[in-house]
Parts: sequence; structure tokens; C-alpha cells
Amino acid sequence: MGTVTDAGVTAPATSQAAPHQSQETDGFSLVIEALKLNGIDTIFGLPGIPITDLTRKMQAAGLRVISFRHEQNAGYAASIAGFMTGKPGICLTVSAPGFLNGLTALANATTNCFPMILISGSSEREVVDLAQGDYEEMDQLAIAKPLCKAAYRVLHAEDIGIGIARAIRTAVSGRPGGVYLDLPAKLFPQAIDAELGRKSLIKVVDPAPKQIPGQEAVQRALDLLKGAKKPLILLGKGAAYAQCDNDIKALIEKTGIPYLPMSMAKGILPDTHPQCASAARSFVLPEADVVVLMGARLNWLLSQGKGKTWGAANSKAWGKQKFIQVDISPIEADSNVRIDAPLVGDMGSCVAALLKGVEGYKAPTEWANAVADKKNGNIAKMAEKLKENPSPMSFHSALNIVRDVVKENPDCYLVNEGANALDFTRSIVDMYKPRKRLDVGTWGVMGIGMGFAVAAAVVGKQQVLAIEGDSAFGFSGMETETICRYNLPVCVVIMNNNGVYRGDEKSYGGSSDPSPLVFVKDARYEKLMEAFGGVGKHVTTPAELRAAIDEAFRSKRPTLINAVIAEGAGTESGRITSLNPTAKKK
Ligand SMILES: Cc1ncc(C[n+]2csc(CCOP(=O)(O)OP(=O)(O)O)c2C)c(N)n1
Ligand SMILES: [Mg+2]
Repeated sequence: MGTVTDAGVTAPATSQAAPHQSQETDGFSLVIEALKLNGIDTIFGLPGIPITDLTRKMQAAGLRVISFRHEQNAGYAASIAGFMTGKPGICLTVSAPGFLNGLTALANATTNCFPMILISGSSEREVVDLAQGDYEEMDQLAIAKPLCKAAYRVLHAEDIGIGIARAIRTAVSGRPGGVYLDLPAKLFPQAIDAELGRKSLIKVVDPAPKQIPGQEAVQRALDLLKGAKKPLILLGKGAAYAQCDNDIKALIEKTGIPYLPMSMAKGILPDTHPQCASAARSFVLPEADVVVLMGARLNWLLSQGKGKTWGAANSKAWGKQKFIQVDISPIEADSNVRIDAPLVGDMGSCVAALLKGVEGYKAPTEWANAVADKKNGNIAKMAEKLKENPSPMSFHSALNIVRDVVKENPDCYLVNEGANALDFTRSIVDMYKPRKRLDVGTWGVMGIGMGFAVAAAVVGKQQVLAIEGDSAFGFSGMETETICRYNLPVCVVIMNNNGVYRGDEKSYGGSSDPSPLVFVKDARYEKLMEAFGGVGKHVTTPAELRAAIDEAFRSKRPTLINAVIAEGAGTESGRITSLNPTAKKK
């Protein structure tokens, strides 16, 4: 085969090629070429039968292969790379157990609408299908299907191009999500004519086509919005994903409408923006008369659009709001309450249409002022709390430092998981740029921490600050080795309160076992990073925390800061205690 030039044109084979031999290629090469042809440059995975050689050949072919210690973390890395870039993140695993380890991340990606492709090697079809006991036997395709947007399998080398094209298109078009691609062991060494192979590859044209909203739908939304006395814009991570930040900002500023960012939408506009209503959430949700949902779903995070949160009489009742819902999916509207003006299309096109038509409308100043008053009052209260300096540290006194660091380093990525460690960080630490806050998302899943941190450093090429509950960190803590191996600029801060939610709980039933919620007291997590050549710090005051983070940011070295927090500082389940069926007994 000739060489593929930068322009993607195949140059004729030179005279160096043996003239009498017909050139062949194989499954390994075709998978790699198909991915490269589609702009995929990074693979997150873990080697083993049957994909060991694939990882080697990928690296040799110039793909960056980031090799993890557990597939779940590789999967989370791939999924968040998808969110950050809008290109599908690729996770590569071995069969059965490796596949299952990656599957949690694939399901999580689908739930969060992150484009991701899980590529797993699999065992011999004929043996698996007759349940004859192959090495790592499992019908992976069937198992993956209900947990992702689509699952595909490629049996013949000449179908690799189609298989990868379908996987890419499915992952990123419409509502993005996870795709499973099953590649049986036998596929990789399959040899076919090189020219035939080359011609079978597809460079996907326009993988996520624009979807222009209907004129009538735009007009309906504008009519409703222009009649609003107390309008509110709610930004979800779908709005962040779309990367149409300037138009969203223009729409908000032009109309003067207060806006509320969901967790991963923080930073589309800076949280310090005068129209940001985050600090007045419990005021604006029940009070608003017209709510524009932009890439935000009315799921549990928004109390399904019902109940007291929305000013309704009881948990099943609807509030008085009317809703405009901007979403890429035509079936999102009416999922929980009536949507008066559904606007279906890609976020960029919908926002542009609204921006054009909203000319002349301005949110009433009484409303804007009422929101600002409420918000400023709450911010002042919070400022008092942040000034406190107890010993041991509270979440507030520690996060006050993190808040300053992010303000001074707005380009850094903030990865965040835990319960109290999550909720307090979200409310205390302002974000200034879009797609910088990466957290537990729709499921509130623990374990995303180190995978997200690795991806943010590798793909985002910026300093990463991971604020981790001590329990949350445990789910992916071994990836500190990965962070050290690739020498990534990741600074992990463990908010160490000795347990799940808090560390001061007594055991039950008189046994010598500790409570199921507490860990070894004063665990020295920082030694984990030191074990692999990184920097470990143990800090007990805000000043020590500040110095340790500053040093990590200056040196860019892998750093783990073990921040000692009072063991009784947290509340059970953080801010979602009401969802915990046993908590009411307390
Ligand atoms: C995969 C998964 N397992 C379990 C949980 C339940 N859970 C929610 S938060 C949490 C840990 C909270 O403790 P920590 O991370 O130390 O945060 P803290 O509240 O102590 O700051 C757990 C286990 C979950 N959300 N996801
Ligand atoms: Mg904890």
C-alpha cells in the first residue's frame, strides 16, 4: 500500500515495495487507520488478550495510549474526554471481566450524554454462542445493548471501516452517548488486500449534523418568553457540551434574564456574573413564571420539575411555571411536567434563533433586582462562614482556599466527587470558564475522580485540581500510579474526614468492627502518591493547604494533599439527605 500523506491522499507505492508480492493489511492496522482517519488521537485502556498487540501497534502508529490500572477509570477518562471535545472518547479493554469493568463507565456516559465508544476484544463466536467454555467467554454484545445507545460487532476485516464509522456517528449525533464496539480476537490478524482495506475505510462526514429548530417552535418559545414577568434560564451540561458559549452569553446579557447553571454548566458565564442566580436557587425556582431549560433535563436534580422546590403544594404537584425546553432530543419534553414550548434542535442553532428573535425584550427590573437582593444576602452570609478558621479545618475553611486558587487560575480543571466534599465545593468554588468543572454528573457516581483527572490533563493540557472525598478517592486511588507514570499536572486534594459523609460514627451491635461508614483514622493517603514518585503533603490548616496547592501548580508535579477535616463536619448524604430512606429516623 502507498503512504497516506497529511492531506489524506494516498501516494503511489514506491519502487521499494516488493513488486511481485500483493500487499496485505490486517485487522489491527485497519482499526488503527480507521480511528486515525476520524481524528481520534488518544486511547484510554488496559492491555491483555486479545488487544495487547493492538495497544502496542496503536502507540507505534502515533496514537497516544494511556494505560490504566482498572478499566472503569479508563472508561471514565474516555467519557469525559468526549464531553470536553465533542469527539467520542475511546476506551479499549479485554474480554469479559475487562469489558464489564468498562461497562459501568459506558452506562454512565450514556446517562450523562457523553459521547464514548467502548471497544472490547471478545472470544471465539462459535464457542461463546454454544457456551462451550472459551477463555473469558461472554456474550458481550447482548450485555452491552441495554446500557448504551447502540452495540455493534465486526466479524470481517473489510467491515472495520463501517463498524467504526457507525460507532462514531452513533456516539456523537443527536443526543450523544455511549456505543459498544465488539471486536472478536479472530478479527485482528485477519489479512486482506491492502488496497481493498484502504478503500473500505470511512472518514465520517459531518458526524453530528446541525438540527435546525422549526420556525413555529422558535416563535412559540419567543412569544412565551416575551410575556414573562419573572423569567429564568436554566443551563444544563448539554448547553456546556454544545460549545456555543458566546451566543448563550449574548442571549443572557441581552435579555437581562437571571440564569441558574447546573453543576457542569458552571462557567459558561462566570459564576460571579451579576445575573447568576446560583446563590438564590431556592428563591428563583418557585418564583419564576417562565423557565427556559437549555440542555437541562427535569430529572431528580431538579426535583422532576415538581414539588416544593418549584413552589407546588406537595411533592407530586406542579408549580405555576411555564416551560420552554431547548433540547436535541424530541422525546425529552413532557417527561415530567408539561412543556409549553418545546424547542428541538442542536443547542447552537436553537440559541442563535432565540437570540435573533428576542430583540427588544428585557426581563423586568423588579424581578432582576429581587433576585440580586436575595443572592447578595446569601453571598454575604456565606462570606461570614468562609471567614471562620476552626481547628481541625471545616469544609468551608478548606474550600475557601480552593475558591481563591480557582479564581487566580481560571484555566485549571476542577474534578470533584464525594458527598459533602462535592456539595460544598459546588456551592463555594466559583467557576470562570466553560467545561472546566467535571464531576459526578447525573448519577452522582463515585469513582470518576482519577479517570477524569487523567483525561483533563491529557486532553485539556492544563493543570488539574481534583477535590475528593476520602471515600470517593478510594474508588480510583490506584490511578495515582498512572498520574505519576505519565507525569501529569494533577493535584489531588483529599478532604479527609475519616469516612463516608463523616468519620465520627460509632459501631452498631456491640461488635469490635467499626461502623460501615468509617475508615482507618488519620489515614496517610499522601504516601500513595509518594510511593510512585509524586509529591505527598499532609496539611491541617488553610495556610498549609494554600502553600501545598501553590507548590503543586508551580511545579506541575503529580501531588496528593491530604487535608485533615473535622470528622464530624459533614452531614449524611450531603445535600440529598431527603433521598435517604433511613436518614429520617435520626
Ligand atoms: C459507585 C457509587 N457507590 C456508592 C455511592 C454512595 N455514596 C455517595 S457519596 C459516597 C461517599 C461520600 O464520602 P466521601 O467521599 O468521603 O465524602 P464526604 O461526604 O465525607 O465529604 C458514597 C459511598 C455512590 N454515589 N456511587
Ligand atoms: Mg469523607
